Amino acid sequence: MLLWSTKVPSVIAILSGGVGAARFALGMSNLVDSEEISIISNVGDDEVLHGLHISPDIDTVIYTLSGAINPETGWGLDGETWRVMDALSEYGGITWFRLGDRDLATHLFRTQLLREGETITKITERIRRRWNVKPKILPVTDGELRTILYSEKQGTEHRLSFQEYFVQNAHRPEISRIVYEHSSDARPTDEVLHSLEVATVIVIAPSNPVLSIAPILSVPGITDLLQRRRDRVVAVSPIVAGKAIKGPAAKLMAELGLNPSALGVAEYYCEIASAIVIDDTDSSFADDIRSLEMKVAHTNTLMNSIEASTHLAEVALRLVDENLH
Ligand code: FO1
Repeated sequence: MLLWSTKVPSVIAILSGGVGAARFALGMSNLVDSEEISIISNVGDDEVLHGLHISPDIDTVIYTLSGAINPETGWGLDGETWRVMDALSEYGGITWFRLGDRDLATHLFRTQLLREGETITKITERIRRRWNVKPKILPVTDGELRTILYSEKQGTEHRLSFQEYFVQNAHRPEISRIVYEHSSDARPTDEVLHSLEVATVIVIAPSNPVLSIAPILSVPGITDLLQRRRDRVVAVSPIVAGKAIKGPAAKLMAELGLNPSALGVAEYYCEIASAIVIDDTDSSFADDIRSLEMKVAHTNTLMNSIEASTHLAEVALRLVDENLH
């Protein structure tokens, strides 16, 4: 049930990965004027395959907000056909990363405009408009940024791009370190900096902290800005009862020596966020989280309906509101 009956006059920035962030943003757009929401997108997952530039996190958010997403996978388009992939597999081509026939148009369009010298920010804006999505979708940088994972086998380090790790190897390899390649040369876009400066609330979406949010934080200037605006920043834990809602967040945090729990997520963000929403099942962590000088609220964080996403967004907004008053 909505506690606020009219839209809340807030300006929201959401630091975003893919599926979890997209569902959270959908809930937020029920509460707040959608045009006042900016979604700052991770581009560390981007991959070039078949000569095409693929931006999975951006596309997942756009397809979700437009209602076109495949609800079963959480990525790609609903009702998609796979004729190109089928034909490609007959050649023995690369098919471990499945690109649907209609989804391919997005990657063709993006790649063409990149070749013509257009920025990823401007291209994303054109894709957003085509899908009638109201929140702004802002890639964190127009420069290069790649999440690279290293695993060790018999003393030898193996380098994996994000999608090689996540899809091709089904996030099975044990990871010894992650590098956000090119991050020191990357610059946040003016649009991203502006959205973070004017936001009344900044939400760190329930995305994988080390795979989806950390690449955004690795872009020079972003972490400093969040530290300065810490009283406006609220995180939502993607870890429930020691397990990731989706994907390898808990396993990966443990491999990297981080605490794979809602408390570990709070510890990871406590320098930049003054509040966190955790799941009801993790409420026993509340006191430990408070000792990190963070406010904490617990609720159902599983976003299996639009009502649940909206409720979660509302709890996050209220927590910052209480913080400021
Ligand atoms: N995820 C998969 O598990 N298998 C795929 O074949 C796959 C293809 C794909 C194509 C376009 C796209 O935008 C996303 C796609 N994803 C696929 C999802 C993606 O790998 C990850 O979910 C995100 O990068 C993590 O946020």
